[in-house]
Parts: sequence; structure tokens; C-alpha cells
Amino acid sequence: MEKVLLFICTASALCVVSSLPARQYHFVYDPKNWTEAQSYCRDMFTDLATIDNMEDVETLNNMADLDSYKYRAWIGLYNNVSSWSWSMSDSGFYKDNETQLRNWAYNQPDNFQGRECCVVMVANGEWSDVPCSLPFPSVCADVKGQEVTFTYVTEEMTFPEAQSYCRANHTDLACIRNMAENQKIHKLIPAGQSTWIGLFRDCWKWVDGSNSSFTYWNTDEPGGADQYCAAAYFAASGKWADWTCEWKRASICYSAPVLKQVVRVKLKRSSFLDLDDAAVQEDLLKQLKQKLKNQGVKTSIKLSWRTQNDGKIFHNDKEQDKF
Ligand SMILES: [Ca+2]
Repeated sequence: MEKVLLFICTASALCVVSSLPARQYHFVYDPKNWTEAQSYCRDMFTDLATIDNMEDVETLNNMADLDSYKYRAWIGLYNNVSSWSWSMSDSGFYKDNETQLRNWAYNQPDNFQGRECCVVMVANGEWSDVPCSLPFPSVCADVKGQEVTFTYVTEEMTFPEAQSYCRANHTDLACIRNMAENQKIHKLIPAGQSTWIGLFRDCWKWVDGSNSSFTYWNTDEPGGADQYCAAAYFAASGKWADWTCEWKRASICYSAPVLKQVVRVKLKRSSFLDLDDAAVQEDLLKQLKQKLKNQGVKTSIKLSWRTQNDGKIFHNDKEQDKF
């Protein structure tokens, strides 16, 4: 007599869920310059270390093996000295190479003490890089199409304050496309005064793109005009110092540890879907992944089925056979 499978009420399988919740640090003691260290970290792990908080600092202090790498190790913090850009980024405002106009004063930009990321127009109309936190008057711009008018603002503000002020009350801080505009602004400025214009760059930033604002600089650091890469100094509790990127030293990489979780998935089905078909199994994983995303799971997830001892993935929980 032919055996007819009437229906499978439920079938179940084990599904392995992986997610990437936090970073795990790895010291690399073979000396490398900062760029080599970053490549190595990206090849072998995720990237050079980002350090977010005092817990991370503590973890690194506990891991550090002081004898073998002379106390200092590269981290993923660097000073991007060539990233100058204008506060007003609308490309329609600039013709050809107008975003590239620079009118630096002699020996500027010099990134003095490693912390000059914003630009003032100095008394003679030339430009100089200065720390963004210093108070200066500013020049705002009102833009209508290609037309621009400039307004001198006497009140002294930091660069971020001046930028917010100009954006709230005008169009933006003055962005200078040509020497004629530079001349117009220069004429507005009282003799001997330096004022903010809209040129700035990324200061110290994390190479993995993290926007953590946590800092742990050692005393008087950063301090070097030509030191664009940061290392943690484990003779001073892992505090940071800027160094010449070409120096060879140990480095700290990080990777996101894989958290594995095994869950039993129960399926109800009303048709004769072939659960042993690889394409069906793959499709089910896709649907499960989408469901997890819909439920707000934000970390990176990899799903896979676990094969049991009998070589099968799905097992019937209850079969009703009829003869
Ligand atoms: Ca300077």
C-alpha cells in the first residue's frame, strides 16, 4: 500500500545567529609605521583601534605588555591635514577650481602644536590656520544665486559658534571663491583684526569613521605641528600622544567579536515545501534575516542552518501518516 504523507504539522531546525556587538582589541608587537599598521589591522582584523571611553582605556592598560613594545602603540586616531573644505558645500556656488583658492600667509598653514583646524583672515588679507576654539569676530555671507554680500560680525565667537551664527542669520560663514571676494572681505575688517572665514578641516579623527568625541590626550598633547598620528603611551596609563606617522612602533587593532547564538526555528507549513532543498533553506534564512531587521536588530547578522548528526537540517516534530 502506498504510504501517503497527509501533512506535516510542524518542522524544526537549529539556526545559528551571529552578531557583532562590540570591539575586541589585539596588540601587534611587530613595529610598523602608522599606515602599515592600519593596512595590517584592516587585513587581519577590522581596523586600527578606536577608543571610546575609560572602560576601553582600562582594557588596553590591562592587556599592555610593556617590556615588548617600548610603551607606545599606534591607535586609529589621525590628524587629516589636507582635508580643507569650505563651510558652504553647495557645488553650484563654485565654478571650476574656485573651491581651491588659498591665500595662506607666509609659513601657513603650520598646524601649530597640532591643533589648528580653522582659518582666519589676518590683518593683511592673507589666511592663517588657528585653533577652532579661539574667539574671533567673523565675516558672514548672504548668497543669492551667484551673488554674494559679506557682513562683518564684531562679536567674538569660536569657529563652531560663528558658523552657527552665520547659518542662522545669513547664509553661512564667508567662503571665498576668488581674490576679488578676498579683497571685499579684507576691506570690511577693522585694521589689525583677524576674523573667521569659512575654511576648516577635519581635526583629529578616527580612521574607522567612528564619531566618538572621547579624548584621552597626555599632558601637553597633541603638541607636534608635523605629527599627524596618535599612539597610546602605556608608561602614562595609556594616554595619547601625537607622533610622526613614519615612526615604527607596535600597534593596537580591533575586531568585532562574533557572538554566536543557536536558536530553534519552528515552521508551520501547509504545502509540500521541500525543506531539504538548499534553495528553500536559503530563502528561509533570507526571510528570517529580514524579520530580525524589521524588529530593529541593527548589528551585523549572519544566519546559517546547523546540520544535525543525521545530515539533515529540518526534522518533523509530528507526522501523521495515513494508510
Ligand atoms: Ca597657524
